[in-house]
Amino acid sequence: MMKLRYNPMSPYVRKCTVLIEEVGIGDRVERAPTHPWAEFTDIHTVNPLGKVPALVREDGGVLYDSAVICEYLDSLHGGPRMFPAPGEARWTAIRRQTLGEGIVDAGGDAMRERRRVEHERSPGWIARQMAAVDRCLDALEKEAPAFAGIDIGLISIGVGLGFMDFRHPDHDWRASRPGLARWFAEVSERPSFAGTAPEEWVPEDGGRLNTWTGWPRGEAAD
Ligand SMILES: N[C@@H](CCC(=O)N[C@@H](CS)C(=O)NCC(=O)O)C(=O)O
Repeated sequence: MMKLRYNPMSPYVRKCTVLIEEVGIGDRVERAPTHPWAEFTDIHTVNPLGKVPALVREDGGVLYDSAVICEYLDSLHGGPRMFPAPGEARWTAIRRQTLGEGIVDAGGDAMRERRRVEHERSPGWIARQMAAVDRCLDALEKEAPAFAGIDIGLISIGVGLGFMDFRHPDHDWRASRPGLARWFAEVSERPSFAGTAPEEWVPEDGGRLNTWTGWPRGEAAD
């Protein structure tokens, strides 16, 4: 049995769990939670980067990050592939994967910067990251009419939009992007998305949170 080290708030983890549901290999992956920002996490003993997700394979080898884990999991089943075969469709899918992940990277950076104590916080940094998020969203609005079916690119984009609703609920991305909003409403109804919505989570024995950051102690992170 493989083991997925995860926490239920992480959008990067959600890429993997949506893919696991889409390709129907849930019974082959045990889930082991950890909070990467908590004092007592052991995630760095599994993944030297100290991040979730990390996948412990059946032979004990470990894979990270989410893109690598997703591609590995996609090689383990006989159904339709989430990573298209080499060719134009693959370039499109993995480029879209990067756009979706870029929303999470930049939106996550802005979120963490906002949580810093005031004298360490940089409004300019937050504005730069949110401008990158908005450019990605604008690019996706143009592409949305071409979205069809599901693959790693669309999984990543759906997860990125879900992250915006979870961590930036006041950022009204839908107002000027009706096509993307329509597509997101549709994709959110897939069981793989509906069953993996992010939720706040505090580990029972994790000790203090955010011991290595400039954030107030105990505040939620992901
Ligand atoms: N590029 C990585 C990013 C993973 C990542 O940043 N995970 C966060 C949780 S959402 C984490 O574990 N952060 C802990 C840290 O950065 O120290 C991936 O796609 O898996």
